[in-house]
Amino acid sequence: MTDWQPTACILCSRNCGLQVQVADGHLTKIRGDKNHPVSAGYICQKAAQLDHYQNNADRLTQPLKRQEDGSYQPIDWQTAITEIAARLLDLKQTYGKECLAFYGGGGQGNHLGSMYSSTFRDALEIPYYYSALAQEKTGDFWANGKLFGRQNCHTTEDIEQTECVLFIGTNPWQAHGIRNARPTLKQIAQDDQRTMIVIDPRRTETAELADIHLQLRPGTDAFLLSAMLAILVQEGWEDQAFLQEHTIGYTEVRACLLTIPIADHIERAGVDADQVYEAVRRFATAKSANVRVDLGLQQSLNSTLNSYLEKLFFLLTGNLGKPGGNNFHTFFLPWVGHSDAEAKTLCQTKATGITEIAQLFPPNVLPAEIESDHPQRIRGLIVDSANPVVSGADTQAYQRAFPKLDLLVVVDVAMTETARYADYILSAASQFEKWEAAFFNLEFPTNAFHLRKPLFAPLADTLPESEIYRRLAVAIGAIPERYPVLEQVARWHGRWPQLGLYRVALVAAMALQPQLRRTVAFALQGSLGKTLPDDSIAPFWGVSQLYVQHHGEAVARTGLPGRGGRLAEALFQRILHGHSGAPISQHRYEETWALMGYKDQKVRLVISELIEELQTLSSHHAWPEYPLMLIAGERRMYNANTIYRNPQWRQNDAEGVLKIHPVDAKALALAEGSHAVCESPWGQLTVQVKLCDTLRPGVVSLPHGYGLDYPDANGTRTRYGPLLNLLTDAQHCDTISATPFHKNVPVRLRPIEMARAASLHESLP
Ligand SMILES: Nc1nc2c(c(=O)[nH]1)N[C@H]1C(S)=C(S)[C@@H](COP(=O)(O)OP(=O)(O)OC[C@H]3O[C@@H](n4cnc5c(=O)[nH]c(N)nc54)[C@H](O)[C@@H]3O)O[C@H]1N2
Ligand SMILES: Nc1nc2c(c(=O)[nH]1)N[C@H]1C(S)=C(S)[C@@H](COP(=O)(O)OP(=O)(O)OC[C@H]3O[C@@H](n4cnc5c(=O)[nH]c(N)nc54)[C@H](O)[C@@H]3O)O[C@H]1N2
Ligand code: SF4
Ligand SMILES: [Mo]
Repeated sequence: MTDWQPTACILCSRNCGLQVQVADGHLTKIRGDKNHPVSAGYICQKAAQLDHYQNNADRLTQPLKRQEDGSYQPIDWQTAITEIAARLLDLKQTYGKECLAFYGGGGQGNHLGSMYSSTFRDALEIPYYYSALAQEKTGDFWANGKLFGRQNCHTTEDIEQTECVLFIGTNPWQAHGIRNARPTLKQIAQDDQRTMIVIDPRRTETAELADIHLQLRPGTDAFLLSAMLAILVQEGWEDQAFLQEHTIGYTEVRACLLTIPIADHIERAGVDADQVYEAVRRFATAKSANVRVDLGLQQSLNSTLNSYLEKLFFLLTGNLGKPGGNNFHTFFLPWVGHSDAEAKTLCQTKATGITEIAQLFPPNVLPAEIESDHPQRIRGLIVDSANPVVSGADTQAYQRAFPKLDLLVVVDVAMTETARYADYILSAASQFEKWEAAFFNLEFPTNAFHLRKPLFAPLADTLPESEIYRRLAVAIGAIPERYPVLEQVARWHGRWPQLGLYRVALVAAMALQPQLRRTVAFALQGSLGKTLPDDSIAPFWGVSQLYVQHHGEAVARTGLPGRGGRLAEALFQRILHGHSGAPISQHRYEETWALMGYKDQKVRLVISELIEELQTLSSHHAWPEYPLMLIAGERRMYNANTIYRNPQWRQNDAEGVLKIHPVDAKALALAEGSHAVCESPWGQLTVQVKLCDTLRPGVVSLPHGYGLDYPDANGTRTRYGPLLNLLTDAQHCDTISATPFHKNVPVRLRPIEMARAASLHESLP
C-alpha cells in the first residue's frame, strides 16, 4: 500500500493542504488534506497538475555560468558562490551599495528561503528590494499606513460568517484568495438571508452567483465607489456610534462625500442607478458586512484612491472588528514591512525618484533604474523566485535593460525567460524537495501555519535557498562557517529544553556581538539547526518566540501549555510535528484593535492626498485611437502565474484566447476562432478570438501567465499563448504607488489571416 503524504499546493496564496502519493520522483496522486486547519480538504482543479511543476524539461539541475558567446556552461557551486560574492563586493566598493538590488524572494508557496535571502540582503546592505507585491498591493499598504498607523496593518474578510459581502475587482471562483472559495460562494448564493454584491466589468463565475452585479465600465471604480459612499452618507446609513468610538476625522470625510455628484458618477461608471442604491442599502443595513478586493481594483485607474474608498465602506458602516466584518490579522512572520516617514529617512530610487512603501520598490521602475545614466544606477541584481521578463509591465523594457547589468544572478528551479539574461543561474531545489512554508497566514480570529516536509530528495546539483544564501553570506565575510558555542548550547537545549538555555545564550550572544543580531537567521541555522530534522527550519524557533511575545494569550488559547519561552517552545514543537499545518493563535474579535498601528486605536479617516484626487477625478480618455479596454491578466481555469512551464498542464484554452463581446466582434468582422493583431499604444500581439457575451461591450480580456516558451524534444523553443506584458507600459500606473494599471489597457484590434498571424508571431528573446 502506498502512503499518502501531507504537503501543500504552491499555486496561489491559499496554499491548500494536500495529501499526495509519490513514485519514481513523480507526484502520482493528489487530493485535498482534510486535516489541514484552514483548507480542510478543499482544492481546485489546478492542484492536480503539480507534477508538471516538479518534472519538466526546464528544471535546472546544476548551476550555470554565461559564457562570452552567450551560451551557458555548468559551474561548480563553490566557484559560482566565490565568483558571485567577489563581483557583488566589487560593485559595492566601486559604486556604493546603491547600485545593488534584489527582486522576488518567494512566489506563491516558497517563503522559507526568504528568511535567508532577506538576511543576506541586510548583510550586504542591498537597499532596493523589488517585489511582485509592489505591482499589486502597495497602494493598499500605503492607504493602510495612513488609516491605521502602519503599512502592514492588513485586514482580512470574515466571508464565511458574513451577511453581506462586496467583491470589487475580484473573481474568487477562479482566483480564490478567500477560504474554500467555491463552496463558500455557493452557500452565500443559496441563502436568502445573505447578499453577495459584485463590481466587475465581466459577468464572472462569481458575478453569476451574486444578488447584485454592477457591471461597470473598466477603470471607473473611483466614480462608482465614491457615488456609493455618497449615497450611504446622504441616506444617513453610517454607524455613528462606531465612528465616534473608533475614528477621527469623519466630519471632513462626510463633507467631501456630500459634494460628490452622485448621478454623474453613476453615469460615468455606466451602471443602473437603482441597482447601485439597492447595493448600498443592503451593505449598510446588513448585520455584518465586509469588502473583499483584488487586482480589478488594485490594478486599475486611481488604484490607491480605490483602496481608500473600498476601506471606507467597512469603516463608515462599522464593520471593522466584529464577526462577519473585516478584521486585522496577525502575520506569523511579517512579510509586509512598514516604511515609516517619521522614524527614518525613506529610501528613494535614483532615476525615477520613487519612495519605498512597505519597504518595497515597484517592478515598474526597475528597467528605468538600470538603464539610467545616474552614476549610482542599478548594476547588480539578484532575482529569486520571479520571472519579471514575463510578469513585469513592459516586457521589452526588461529585455533592453537586463543586458545592461554588470551582474545578474537568477535563483530558480527552472530555466525561465529571465534566467536567460543571467550571468549566473543558481539551481534551487524544488518546493517538494526541501522543507518549505508559505507566509500567507492571514486568518482571523484563528490563524495557522503550515511547515512542509520534503517529498523527494533534491536533484543532485541543486540546493535549497537557505544553503545558497548561507554560502553567499560566508563568502562575503558576513557570517562564520560555524557557530561552535551556540551549537553546543543547542545540543544541551535539546536534552533539557525546560531550562531555556538556548534562549539565554542567543540573547547574550546578540548583546555581545551586534552583527549577530543582523544575521540571526544564519546563527539559528548554524546552531539550533544542527539539532533539528533540517537546519533550514531553525529560524521558526525564533519566530515562535517573537509570536508568543506579541500574541501569547491567543497562542495559549489554541490549547498549548505554559507561558513565555515555554509556550513558544510548545508552539515550535507543534509546528515542527504538525505536518498537515498547525493552528498558531485564537483571537477574540475585539482584540483585532490591538493589532492596529496607532496607539490610541483610532482610525484616521482623512487621507488628504486622496481626498484631493477624488475632488479632481476626471474620466478623460487619453488614447482615442485605441477604443477597446483590455483586461491584461484574467485568472482562468488553467493559468497559475508563471509557475507551470510545460503548456501540457492546461486541460483547455491552450491558446489563451482573447475574449470579446459578440457586438464588438461583429463590428470588427472577427469570427469565433479567428486571429487578430491586438495593439496597445506600447506594443502588439497576435491573438486568437473567442466570442463571449459575459463581457461588457467595449471590453476585451486576455489571461495572465501565458507566453512562456518551452522546448520540444529537439530543444527548439516555442512560445505558448500571449506574452501580454508586451502590451503593457510602466508609465501607465498609479501616481502614489507606481503599481501598473494592467486591468485597463487601451487597445485596438485588427483582423488577420491565420497564415499571417503565424509569420507575425513575435520572435523569441
Ligand atoms: N487561476 C488562477 N488563480 C490565481 C492566479 C492565477 O494565475 N491563476 N494568480 C494568483 C494571484 S498572484 C493573484 S494576485 C490573484 C488575483 O486574483 P483576482 O484579482 O481575483 O483575479 P483577476 O482575474 O486578475 O482580476 C479580478 C477581476 O477584476 C476584474 N476587473 C478588470 N478590470 C476591472 C476594473 O476596472 N474594475 C473592477 N472593479 N474590476 C475589474 C476582472 O474582470 C476580473 O474578474 O489570483 C491568484 N489566483
Ligand atoms: N499584465 C499582467 N501582468 C501581471 C499580472 C497581471 O494580472 N497582468 N499579475 C501580476 C501578479 S499579481 C503577480 S503576483 C506576478 C507573478 O509573477 P512573478 O512575480 O514573476 O512570480 P511567479 O509567476 O509566481 O514566478 C515564480 C517563479 O518562481 C520559480 N520557483 C518556483 N518554485 C521555486 C523555488 O522553490 N525556488 C525558487 N528560487 N524559485 C522557484 C518559478 O519557476 C518561477 O520562475 O505577475 C504579475 N504580472
Ligand atoms: S491553486 Fe490555490 S485554491 Fe487551488 S488548490 Fe492550489 S492553493 Fe488551493
Ligand atoms: Mo499576485
